[in-house]
Amino acid sequence: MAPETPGSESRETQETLSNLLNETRRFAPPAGLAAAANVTADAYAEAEQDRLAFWEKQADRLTWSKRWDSTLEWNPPFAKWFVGGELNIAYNCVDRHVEAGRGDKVAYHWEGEPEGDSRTLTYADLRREVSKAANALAELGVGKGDRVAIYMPMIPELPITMLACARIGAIHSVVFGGFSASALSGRIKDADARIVVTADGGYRRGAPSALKPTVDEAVAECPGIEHVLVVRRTGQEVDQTDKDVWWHDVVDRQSDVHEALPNDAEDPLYILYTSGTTGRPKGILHTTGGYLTQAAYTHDAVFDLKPDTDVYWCTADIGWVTGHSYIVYGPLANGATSVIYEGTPDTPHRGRFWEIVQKYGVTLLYTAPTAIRTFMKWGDDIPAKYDMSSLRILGSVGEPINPEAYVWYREHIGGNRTPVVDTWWQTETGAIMISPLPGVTEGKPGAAMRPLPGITADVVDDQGRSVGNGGGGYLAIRDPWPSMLRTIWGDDQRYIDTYWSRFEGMYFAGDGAKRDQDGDIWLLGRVDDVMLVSGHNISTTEVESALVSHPKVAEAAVVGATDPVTGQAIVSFVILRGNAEEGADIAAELRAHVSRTLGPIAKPRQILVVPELPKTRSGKIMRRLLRDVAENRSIGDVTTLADSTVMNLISEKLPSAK
Ligand code: 6R9
Repeated sequence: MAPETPGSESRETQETLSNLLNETRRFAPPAGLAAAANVTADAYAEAEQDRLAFWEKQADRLTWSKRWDSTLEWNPPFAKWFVGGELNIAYNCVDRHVEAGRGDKVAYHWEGEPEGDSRTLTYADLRREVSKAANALAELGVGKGDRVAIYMPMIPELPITMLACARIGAIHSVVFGGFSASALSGRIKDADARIVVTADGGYRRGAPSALKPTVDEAVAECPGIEHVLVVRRTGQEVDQTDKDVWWHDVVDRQSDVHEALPNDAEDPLYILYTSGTTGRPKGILHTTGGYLTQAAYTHDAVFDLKPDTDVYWCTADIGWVTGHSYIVYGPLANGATSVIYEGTPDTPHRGRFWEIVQKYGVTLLYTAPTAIRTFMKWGDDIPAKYDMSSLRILGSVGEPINPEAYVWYREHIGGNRTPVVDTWWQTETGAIMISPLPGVTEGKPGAAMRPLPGITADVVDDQGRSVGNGGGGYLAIRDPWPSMLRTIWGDDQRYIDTYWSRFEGMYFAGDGAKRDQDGDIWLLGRVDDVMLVSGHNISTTEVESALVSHPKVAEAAVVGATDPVTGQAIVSFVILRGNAEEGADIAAELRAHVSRTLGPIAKPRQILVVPELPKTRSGKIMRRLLRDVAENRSIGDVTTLADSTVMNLISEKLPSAK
């Protein structure tokens, strides 16, 4: 820890986040849920008493071919968990459920975007499909430790391919099906992949959307790629290259028996690239035993999973870490029945999600604040048309959930019965780190609450000291956790610099956070996005939540723009609700509203009404691009935007942002 220096007092006030939002609504866990919950309050004390013993107990959920010799080897910042242990992830996610007599249980209800296009895969089906795919990969020359790039739509062959890789010890690198050829080739080259698995196309907003041409363009730049394995999904015409092989030619004829050999607990499982705000994408590396332990434990604890009766649906794309841990590995390790949906929420109509909830009797739903705000904008009458009484727990991930969005989600989707679990984690953490426990924690709209049992997250000041209740600062993690990233692929130094150099001996998450008077944690957005207004650090999240709490506002994004008087000034971009009139005085009305809610210091200098906001494929607002607009600069790199035309729409609306 850095020594205290004279004058650190004033610096500290600058570096501490202002604590502005005051939220008093509380929701106690339903009594029935609490009485039958998988995890009770005792788990916190148990983990505190002996953290490693706690994680060993969670590792015992899995089937190990060889038990580990030691739980943790920690050479900061390099961790090895369950050292010497051996297991096969595909065996744990698939075969063992079949061997235990649950082969007929549904693993996935897959729902295609075109209505009526659906498929059911039991655990026995999944074992056959994964075995065939594993045999096919082996025939194509893929072996242990080889990298496999996957660029696919949300079809069953995607998790099947991931599990086939895990089965043979190959390392998958899933790239979002929406990324460009150059983003794909950059990732293929960084990981030095030898094969790409893809499809002719997928369905997007009611029409086939091609993938294969992008792969062809990318592979032309990647001499290391030996084969391109192509699933026929849409039947679109595709150009054939000499590297191409069809899935139905190669996989279908394989034996459906494949012996899963044990891997080392620290063998790599996958690489997943995070875009980051600057520089090259980082290839986050996850390994085997610790990753699966924490993915399985958290899925069981946070969703209170009852595998025999629950139907679980995570709406994320599998190309995002949320899909890796909470569509594929966690739920399958736990023997859950899940829904996978291929398409968008508005195809062919805006009730599609709720129709799916009703059709399958979904009990546990996991989605993102960006989706929730969109549903709010579309109106309460849409979910009201469906029977969603099966739902019992609602989850949120990806961004801080605005208190208004939390309350709307609970009321209009959860029928005022269901707890909402706001789960904080990152690609780097591999699994959920901070979250309420649905049978234990009294919910507070907007707060992620407490680190899960076995996790030591803290809010620290600029010097790395705990801030205490009522303080704001940076989110840090004190001790290694089982599903932590092991490094950045091929770049240990960048791993050290990015995560372990900001604070001595602690993991730096890059998020601003505060601790409220009860000691509960609130996440306040990326540190890069924090605004410094007249000497006060103000979080973008709190101002956005204040704006979203106004009845005319559907979505908001705020950024700090250089200001001659205040250093930075708050500039807000808002999308109005469908029925709201823009009117001349909307800006004045919203500025007054923020001032009343958070105080005059947080009053935006400017409010700009826009039709859309720039977002990544996982729904995160790209404030960096909005800062370019607010400061009248030319707009930076837009390659990770879900829709690259959005910035034009915004710029067109604004003759000048001044
Ligand atoms: C899982 C995932 C990580 C960043 C993270 C933070 C933000 C995610 C959040 C949240 C507040 C939550 N984030 N969940 N912020 N509350 N419940 O999103 O991974 O795509 O790597 O993003 O997302 O800023 O640092 P990833």
